[in-house]
Amino acid sequence: MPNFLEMKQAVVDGDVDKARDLAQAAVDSGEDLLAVVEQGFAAGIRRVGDLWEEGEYFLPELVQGAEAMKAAMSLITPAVQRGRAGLASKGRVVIGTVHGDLHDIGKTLVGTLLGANGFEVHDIGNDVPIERFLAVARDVHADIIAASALLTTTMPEQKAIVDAIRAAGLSKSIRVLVGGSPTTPAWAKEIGAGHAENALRAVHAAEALVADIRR
Ligand code: B12
Repeated sequence: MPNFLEMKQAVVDGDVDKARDLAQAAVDSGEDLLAVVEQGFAAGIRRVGDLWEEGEYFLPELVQGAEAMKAAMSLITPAVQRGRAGLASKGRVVIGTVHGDLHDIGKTLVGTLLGANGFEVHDIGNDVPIERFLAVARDVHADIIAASALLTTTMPEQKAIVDAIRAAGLSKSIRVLVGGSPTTPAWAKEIGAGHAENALRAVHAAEALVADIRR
């Protein structure tokens, strides 16, 4: 049984080495990596978020917590992908955080879960300009562009992606899925995109969008 509390605490403490060691141990011992992420490391970053909102943590602690989370994910994501190798793909997803936005933890989590659930995922990072979303989507013949925004000021980029796909005449073959804490189903509906509020729901939303394209 993995020690979820220790994983959570490593992120809360911003202890990069500890987070990495615990993630490596979980990978080596064949643990259920999705449980490790959700109940361990992601629980830690959510706690960091709460502490920041309560005024207990300041930017350095926030950054350090994010670093610890990312160190763990950098070992877990490839291991999840290896576990899926050779299985049929449910669809191709290009995922990134929109231009002007550096928050990438939630986006990475969504990408990992989509990968674990059978999607071929191309993660193009954070602060991604619209042109790059489109170029990679064309290159890999994506079914879905998944765009994350954590700032109210960067949400308009999600709309701009939907508009750019329409303008390029690609809206029949590519659907957009948006998410991130300030986004809502109403926002997604308004801009003509799919929406999910967390990584697990993103899997169902992606499945529904692909089914819609292939109908
Ligand atoms: C960690 C963090 C940071 C880190 C980011 C590190 C990194 N590499 O990601 C750092 C320190 C860099 C940072 C910087 C800033 N941040 Co910040 N940050 C956070 C914090 C505490 C946690 C975010 C997080 O990782 N949560 C954990 C993940 C797992 O959750 P999530 O991101 O919400 O993702 C889930 C869902 O939203 C969804 N999802 C996410 N993406 C997608 C995409 C798709 C397609 C789908 C379907 C679903 C989906 O699924 C995910 C998993 O369940 C939040 C507070 C909070 N409670 O959210 C503030 C917060 C987002 N930050 C905020 C602000 C203001 C900033 C700064 C402007 C601060 C500053 N003054 O410099 C800068 C902006 C920098 C920039 N240009 O982007 C505000 C945003 C306010 C707003 N609504 O606009 C928040 C809400 C804090 C607050 N209450 O004020 N931040």
